[in-house]
Amino acid sequence: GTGKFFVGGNWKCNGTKDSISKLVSDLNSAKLEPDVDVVVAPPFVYIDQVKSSLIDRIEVSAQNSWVGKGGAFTGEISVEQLKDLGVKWVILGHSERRHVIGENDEFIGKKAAYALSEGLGVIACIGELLQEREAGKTFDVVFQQMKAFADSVPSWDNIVIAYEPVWAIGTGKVATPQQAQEVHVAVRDWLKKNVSAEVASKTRIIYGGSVNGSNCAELAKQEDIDGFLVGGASLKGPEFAVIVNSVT
Ligand code: G2H
Repeated sequence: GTGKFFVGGNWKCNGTKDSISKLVSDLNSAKLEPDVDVVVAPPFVYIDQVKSSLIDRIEVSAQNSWVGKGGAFTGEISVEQLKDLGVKWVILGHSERRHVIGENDEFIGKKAAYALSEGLGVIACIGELLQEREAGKTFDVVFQQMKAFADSVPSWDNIVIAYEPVWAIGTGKVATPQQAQEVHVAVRDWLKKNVSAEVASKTRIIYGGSVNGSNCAELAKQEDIDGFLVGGASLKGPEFAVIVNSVT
């Protein structure tokens, strides 16, 4: 692995004040390995509740942010507002935003550039659809998504890349450790050729897609898997702690 392991919990559009209060209290009492960066991404409306109750050891991420300075953009949330709440990270380019909401590479790249320029860390998601994998286009797709980030971002210092094959998301069908490793090493190689050897060796590439307490250990052993982005299993505090602690 590269640098410190990084585990993010992406709560997606789940939870209530009560369920989130329980999850925060489970996370606050969980024993977490000290040498892992741990981040959780609640829905926007619960960020303030989480920030005021969660221990500082766990940082808070948003699941999206507006592409520029706030203003007359009905329904959007600005980077400035996220910073006002103490948010440190934002997930951008998640496949649900690409494929359900329709965000494209260029828009996502601009969002990343703006968030970074304002000092947020970016969890930059990439990943291929099942039909793209079956057509042998996995590398073409993820390299094109990488290029869109590379074309926009001022620096890679504050970026974590999340490889999430879309066919493995929320399906229970996790990529095998070999399938994940193959893409992770290819993405690192892409960074080496297209950005720099230093960025390639320093940038963490985490895996997402049906990671759980039972499959995390085998994935974590892979050379180029530097952590996880966890959806469903991050809604259970004890299981999320198992995943955090698997990556040492
Ligand atoms: C992939 C992942 C978290 P899940 O989207 O980003 O979700 O673990 O539920 O597949």
